Amino acid sequence: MKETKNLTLCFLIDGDNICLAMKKRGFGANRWNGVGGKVGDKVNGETVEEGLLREVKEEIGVDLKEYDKVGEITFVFIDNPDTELLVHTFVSHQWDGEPTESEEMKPQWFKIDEIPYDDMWSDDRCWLPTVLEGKKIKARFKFDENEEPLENEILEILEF
Ligand code: 8OG
Repeated sequence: MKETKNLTLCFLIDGDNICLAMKKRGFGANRWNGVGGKVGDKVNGETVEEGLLREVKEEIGVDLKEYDKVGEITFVFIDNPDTELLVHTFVSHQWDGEPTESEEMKPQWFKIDEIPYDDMWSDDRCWLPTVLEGKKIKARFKFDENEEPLENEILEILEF
């Protein structure tokens, strides 16, 4: 039986700028990314949106005031074929507080046309530009045992 793990991922957008955060430890360490994490990781029965708000607050100290779901992205790892990661992806234009470093993440603002794709998950350059054009996507990516991409595909561009 395949198990699906739900995760969240959120990008703060301010005009032409995007907030990325350097993951300091654990899965995806030393890459720039949005913020988020596993749903229900610390709270049983947590919804996706509750998990999103909790992780953003924990990782960069910000309270989201508004957010839009822009993607459902599935990740499969060839050395763990029974588990799929389903990443519920959001953008936010309104929040309270300034993004602040935590033990897990170091946030930094980038110009949207200077996103450091070379230092991010390799699939991001396939789908993040589409999301930043304002489109909503469903996508699926497969990685080999070295986290190198085997299959990259956007399945649909859609409305949620
Ligand atoms: O709880 P933890 O920090 O380990 O959660 C992993 C975070 O990384 C979560 O926000 C989802 C996100 N994530 C993946 N895979 C990928 C990916 O390929 N690209 C991006 N941009 N984020 C990813 O789990």
